[in-house]
This record gives sequence, structure tokens and C-alpha cells, in this order.
Amino acid sequence: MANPSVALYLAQRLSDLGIDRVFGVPGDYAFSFDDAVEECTSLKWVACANELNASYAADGYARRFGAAILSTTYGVGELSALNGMMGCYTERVPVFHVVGAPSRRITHQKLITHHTHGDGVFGNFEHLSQSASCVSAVLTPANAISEIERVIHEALKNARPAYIVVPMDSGKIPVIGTPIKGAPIAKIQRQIAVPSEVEAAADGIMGALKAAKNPLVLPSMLLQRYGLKEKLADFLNATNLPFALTPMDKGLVNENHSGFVGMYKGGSSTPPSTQDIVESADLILDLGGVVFEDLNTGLWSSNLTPERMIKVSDTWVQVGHKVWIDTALSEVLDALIAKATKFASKVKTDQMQPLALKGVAADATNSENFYPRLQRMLRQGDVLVAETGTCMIHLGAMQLPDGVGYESQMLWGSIGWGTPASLGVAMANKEGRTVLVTGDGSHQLTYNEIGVMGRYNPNLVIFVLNNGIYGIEDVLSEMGHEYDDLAQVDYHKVPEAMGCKNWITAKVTTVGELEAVMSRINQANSPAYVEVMIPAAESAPKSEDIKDRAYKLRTPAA
Ligand SMILES: Cc1ncc(C[n+]2csc(CCOP(=O)(O)OP(=O)(O)O)c2C)c(N)n1
Ligand SMILES: [Mg+2]
Repeated sequence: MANPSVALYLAQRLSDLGIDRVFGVPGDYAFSFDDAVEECTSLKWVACANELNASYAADGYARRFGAAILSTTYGVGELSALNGMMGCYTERVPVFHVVGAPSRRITHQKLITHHTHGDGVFGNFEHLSQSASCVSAVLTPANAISEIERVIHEALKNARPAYIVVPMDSGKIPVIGTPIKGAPIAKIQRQIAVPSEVEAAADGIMGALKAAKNPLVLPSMLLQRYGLKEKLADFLNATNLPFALTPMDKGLVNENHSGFVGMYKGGSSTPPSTQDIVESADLILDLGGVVFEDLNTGLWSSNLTPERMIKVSDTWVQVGHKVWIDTALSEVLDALIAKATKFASKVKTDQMQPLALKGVAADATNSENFYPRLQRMLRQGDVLVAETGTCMIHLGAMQLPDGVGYESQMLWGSIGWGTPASLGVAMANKEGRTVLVTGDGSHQLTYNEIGVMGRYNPNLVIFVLNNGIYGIEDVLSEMGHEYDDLAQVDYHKVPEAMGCKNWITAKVTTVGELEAVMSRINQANSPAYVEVMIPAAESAPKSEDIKDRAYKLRTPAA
């Protein structure tokens, strides 16, 4: 049998991982890969509204499945995806970004073509896309087999995007050599560790934990990126150690777990006692690398001195002044589980509670009465997608029912991410619904993806919080700036206008209407889109002190 073309081989080799969708926008230079996806029976094309949306959708899919494929065309396409790919790089999401490029006969002769500056130069964009990836390759028939192995290995090892260029001519020529049939992602050992380092590191960690009076664990989202959620649960159960989560790491562990002390966010922790419990621990095991970013720490109000922390990163472990290198998260967890002993937990927690159910049927909808009802609507298998903005603050502090996943893009924080990301999450989440909560301003950036959702009908419930403003911005600047006012959109009419058939759509202004539509959604099996009116007046400006804590503009006193 003849070898497959470079483009078809790439499609097949990536689909061996178990990926079943390709998010993208076609383009002439990308036809060889676009055609290959059509030919590859295990992959389905998802025709996104634009490349930025496609990159966000691939991001969402990869967060749940473990990896994703994005396909764009040279220059104009790949550059439109760049913000999304930078987000994937930052948030450790392995997306294979395949870019179709002009043929090597064109680049060799430096012909002037479309999607270039007209200068016969073809290297103008490659370095930009490369900077949003941990590995890159330009495929030829001769190098495709080995380069694709290298790219897959590196992207999964680093949990970061890969940039793969397929010149149009290469794409159509059969690969040279013996094609490889790859394993599904769950079977792949992503990192290779040095066993003696892992063993010594695990002994070092267990020794320090046993010597501590009241140790505590802070697990990080990187564990999920490497598919280690179950191993983390095994470790927590085997040791009985108490643990907290930062908002960035939400969704990693069941929040009704007896060892869970709460959401740790410095002075803005939930419940507030979590701050003291975490900060009074004499030893903290940071599993994966918690990100002490401004928004994740209540504006750097956390107080965890480095001497009290054991750091387990993806490639090294540090306990005090001892560092072990060439370790791997999966192997370190295995070794810790093997050496685990039960600790007698000494912390007393005021466990997180469901939000109080405020408001009666006739009341106007607002944040106080929306979130408790959302919380009660969620069920096992659902994944909650939180957009950047005011809703992320509410959702990050809200206790999740057991078995509910959570995704947000807190570190990169590009508004508009949530809507397409929820499409990708929904396509990878075969266990339940995907529930998006987005502000209206964020939604305006990418809501053309609703038409794409209508075409594929994923298991998706969307709440658009309409306060008419970039609310969280108003809180940080001053109220009433014209630049924070949004175009007035009848959001609940968008699905119908964009061709979504048999969706539940509603605009709710009262608690009674909200409850009615939520119960319809819970009984139905169709996608839903609900516009929830929220008073703009909720977005009260922050004090000057808080703003200075966030932005540090004042000259500090000597
Ligand atoms: C791509 C991008 N542009 C601008 C910003 C700055 N920004 C952060 S939050 C926000 C407003 C969000 O408004 P909305 O989605 O309506 O949420 P609200 O706070 O009003 O509920 C803006 C403009 C950003 N984070 N990302
Ligand atoms: Mg808003």
C-alpha cells in the first residue's frame, strides 16, 4: 500500500491520540491539510467563525481531552489565532497548530504572493507563531515521520502548543519511510524521569511532611493538564492531608471532600478562615506549581514564605535547599502514593457552604440571586466555563457540586475566550453539559461563534449576564466612562438569528423567570441560551487603596 501524503499522515498521526475534531478556518495554502481532515475518517472538521474563535475552541477541547488540533492558513489565518495560542502557551494547553504555507517552489523563487508583505520574504510570521509554541516543524516528505514524532512528544511533555507548517506541495506528497501508528493520549508516558531522582525527591517530600506539625497541600491545574486528576485524588485520600485550591486551580478536586479547606486567595479567600488555615500551615506542598498572580492571590495579599514550601514542578522538586531534577509529575505522584502514610489532620475547617438562596419570584435578577440558583442547577458531569470579568470572581468563590468540572483562562485573561472555549469544552465533554457564564462585553468579542454552535448542536447551556457595560473595568476606573459602555444587543435573539434550531432561548429579568427557564433547561436535552439582566449599579468603583494595591502607581513612602 502506498504511503499517505504528508498532510494525511499528520492528520492520522494526531488522530491516533484520540482527538476527534479539528477546529479551523480553511484557506488555499491550507487545502492539503483541510482535504486530509476530510479524508481522515476519525476526524471531523469544525468550521469556526474565525481563527481566534477556532484557537479558543481548540483550547477548550484540549483542556478537557488533553490535546487538540487547530488548522489555519498562512499569515492572515495564523496571526488571527495568535492571541488564543499565546493563551494556550501561558495556560499550558497542548494544541497542535497546523498552518498551511505556500509551496516550496514559490518560496524558493521568492515570488510575490497574497498573504505576504509583497516583498518576497516568507519568514515574516513564522517566528511570531513559533513564540506561542514550545516546538515547531516545517514538514517535508523526508522529515515528516520523525518530525511529527518529535513535535507530539515535545508538546505533550511540556503541555504547551506546537506549531506545524505544512507547505502546500509537501502536503500532497507521500511521506518517505515507515509510517508509525501512535498510541492514544492516555497511554502515553509524557515525561521521562530519572528514577533515582524521583525516589530521592519522594523520600525528601515524605520526610518533610512527617516532620511538619500541620502540613497542607496546594494542588495546581498543571496536574489536570498531564491527566493526573485521579492520581491526585489517590494521593489526597492515601495521606488524609488537608488541601486548598486557588481560583486558578478550581475544578481539580471535589470541593465536598473532607480534606478540602476552601478557596485560597489571600485576603479574599472563601470561606475567609481559609486564609488563616493555609498561612498558618508550617509546611505547604505545592503540587504542580501554583501561580501567585495578582488576581489569584487577592492582589498579592497571600502570605506564604518560600521556606515553608515544598515545590513540585513538572521537571524538578525542591525541599528547602535540596533540588532534584529530571523528575516528572506523574512519577513523583506515583512514588508519593507508594510511600504514603495517613496523617492525622489537625485543621478544623468551616467547609464551604452552598450560597444562600436569596430573592423571591418577583425580584429583579441580580448577582445575589443568580449565582445560588446556578449552583443548584449544576450536576455531576457538567463543566462550568467562567469567562474573565465580574462573573469569574463570583464563580471562583462558589462551591462546585461534586463531579462538576471548571475551566477559566485566569492568567492570560483574554475576554471573548469563554464563548468559543465552551464549544470546544462541550465537544470534548461526553459526560454532561457544558455551562458557560459570560459577561455581555466579553461575549461581544466572539459571539459570532453562536452560529457555529447552532450548526453542531453541542450539549451547551449559555448564560449571558447583561449589565450593558464592561462592569469590571468600571470598578477599576471610574463609573460612567463612555469607553466602558457597550452597544445594546438583544442577546436572546442571537441564537435564532444565527440559525440555532430548537434551542431554549430566554431573556430573564426576574427571579421567577430565571427559575422557570432553569427548570426547563434541566428537563430538556437541547442547547440553551439565557440572557440574564444584571444591574449596572452592582459594579461599584473600588477604593483608591485597592486600586493602588492592584496597579502600584503611587510613589511609596521612603
Ligand atoms: C482581549 C481583551 N481585551 C480587553 C480586556 C480588558 N478587560 C478585562 S475585563 C473587561 C470587561 C468585561 O466586561 P463584561 O464581559 O461585560 O463583564 P462584566 O464585568 O461587565 O460582568 C475588559 C474590557 C481583556 N482582558 N482582554
Ligand atoms: Mg458587562
